[in-house]
Amino acid sequence: VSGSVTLEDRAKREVGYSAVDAYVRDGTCIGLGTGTTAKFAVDRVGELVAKGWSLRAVPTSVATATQCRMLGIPLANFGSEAIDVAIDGADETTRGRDLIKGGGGALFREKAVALAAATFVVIVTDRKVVAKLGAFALPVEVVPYSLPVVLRELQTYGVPITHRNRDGAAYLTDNGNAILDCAFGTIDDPGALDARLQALHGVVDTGLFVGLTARVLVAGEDGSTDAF
Ligand code: A5P
Repeated sequence: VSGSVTLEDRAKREVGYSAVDAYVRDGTCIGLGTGTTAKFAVDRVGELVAKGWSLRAVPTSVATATQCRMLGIPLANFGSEAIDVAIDGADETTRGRDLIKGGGGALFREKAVALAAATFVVIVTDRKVVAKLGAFALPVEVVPYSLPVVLRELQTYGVPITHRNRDGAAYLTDNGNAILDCAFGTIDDPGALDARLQALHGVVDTGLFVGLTARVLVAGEDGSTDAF
């Protein structure tokens, strides 16, 4: 219903705003993530810029770049300057801070920015916290030319694989690539799986983020907060 704010939205806003307030410093270049949680962090950065803070942002998607422009947040190109902190959402996180990302398709640029940032902070609601990764289907970004070959390789894992669609057509990432959503169910060794998948020629990246995250901030729909 338009105009109504759900408890989930309130938790996303809470964690997005507090991440920016805790980690963003005036005068820095920051990385801004993609999705319905990161959107609130971007809103908060817009408020700081409106207050006169001097910030530059590297957006992780065309959608986030558009939001930054609407809010008057100055943009910086990836690689043009050092990124102090990057703030982004996730689809799943363990308490050991391994993640699945890419539900929104922005995984490649999100990982580029996470790797480049001095500090990478993840913001989630409590329903994203899992004991083991893999209930959320793992997005794998693939060069379209190589799709049939990569698909055949991935089928040897024996897990359900969906070629992502949007509005009845093949979904394309901001990089012009396809996404295969691979429902592994349970991923026992995310680092090893990421390395195996990335070794396949034609795979651009996976949504596994292992050992990249400095801190995960969690907000519950009941108003609770957590961090690890
Ligand atoms: C975008 O590609 C994803 O990695 C998002 O960060 C992830 O899907 C989280 O999005 P929500 O905050 O909308 O759940």
